[in-house]
Amino acid sequence: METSRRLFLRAAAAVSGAIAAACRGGAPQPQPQPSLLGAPVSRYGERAPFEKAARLLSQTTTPEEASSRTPLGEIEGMITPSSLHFERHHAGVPTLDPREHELVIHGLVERPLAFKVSDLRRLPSVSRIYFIECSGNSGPAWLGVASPSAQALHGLTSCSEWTGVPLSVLFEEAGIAPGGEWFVAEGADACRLSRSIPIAKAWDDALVVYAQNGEALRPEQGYPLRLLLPGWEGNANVKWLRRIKVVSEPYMTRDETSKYTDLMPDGRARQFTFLIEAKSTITRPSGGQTLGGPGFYEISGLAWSGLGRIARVEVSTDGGATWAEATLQEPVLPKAHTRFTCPWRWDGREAVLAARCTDETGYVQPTRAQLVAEHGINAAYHYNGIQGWRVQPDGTVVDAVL
Ligand SMILES: Nc1nc2c(c(=O)[nH]1)N[C@H]1C(S)=C(S)[C@@H](COP(=O)(O)O)O[C@H]1N2
Ligand SMILES: [Mo]
Repeated sequence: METSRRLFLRAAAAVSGAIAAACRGGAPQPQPQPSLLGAPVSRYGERAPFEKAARLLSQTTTPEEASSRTPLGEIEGMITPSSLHFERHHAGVPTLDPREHELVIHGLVERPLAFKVSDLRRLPSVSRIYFIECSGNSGPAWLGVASPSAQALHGLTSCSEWTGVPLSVLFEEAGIAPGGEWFVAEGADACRLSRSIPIAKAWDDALVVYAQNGEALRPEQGYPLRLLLPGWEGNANVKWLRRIKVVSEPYMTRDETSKYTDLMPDGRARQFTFLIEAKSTITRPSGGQTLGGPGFYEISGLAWSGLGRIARVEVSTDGGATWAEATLQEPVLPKAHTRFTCPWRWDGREAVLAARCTDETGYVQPTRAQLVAEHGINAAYHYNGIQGWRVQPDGTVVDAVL
């Protein structure tokens, strides 16, 4: 097996040649530049007009069914631009006036409380970087169906810096009454999306957030308030949060009975499978991209785990027969997207690229065969198997369906 050190040395040797080949011939001279005045200052920034990365919309775009996906193959680093954060709404995006909107905490509490957004902003705040992944992400892979791109297959995950108040602070203020073991979080959208959450998550790391990447939440991410449950399936991260009721047992709401349960081969369904287990995917090169001929490339991708930090990512260029250690880009944060890279010299022959991650608990991302052996193929949710991209001799890249 080739060590990553040797792979790197070979790639480093290749990179100098590759860069030289890409440069203009002769003695390079700077291009002539016109001295025209540029555009004036503006109140709210826009990206360069040449940049086209966009969310991919679901085929059905009615408010009840719609989703949109982050262009994983076109973003850099570990933070998802707010304008490209994936979306999943069950009743469209409501318009909520932050001066009117209230979060009520009631049920098994000593002091029921109502907070305006301005009240929450006065409390001690935290800013933390976490991913949110829809449990339906990568769903086609259960059925072994090929997907055209990383965005189409895995684009229901995004990572932001979230600012808000720990839910534990609000619960200490309200005082949890005896028997308060769960809480039901409800959204203010037309479907009143509701999930029952074990109260331990509040004492651990749950947040009520009002900001994302340094500015107020985007409407599509839950403006003005959202529940943030780090590392837990997207659906439980209730947007447009209007109510938290402390209760003694789960409420068996529509959103945790008719959906968001995982059908097992014996016909029974797992319920309250909140945790997002470790997963990684190569985003460059990935499906739909084209390599411009043999030579040096940096393989790059994202890894994340709802259990904590990513400890290691390995990359294969031969469909999983051999693996090399990838470099993890700093920062490597718990329950956040982690960027990994690995140098590669493409020899122009067919190659199947794949990534496999391990988190700090020692959990190793499974193969599709391992997942299917345990879950069958009808679980629909929580697919986190190793997936590969086939680089074809003409440089095009397609899903290898490993
Ligand atoms: N109130 C409310 N909260 C919601 C939803 C919703 O439709 N309504 N969708 C859920 C689902 S299924 C997911 S995956 C995430 C998506 O969060 P995002 O749109 O900010 O990416 O929000 C969750 N919270
Ligand atoms: Mo979701």
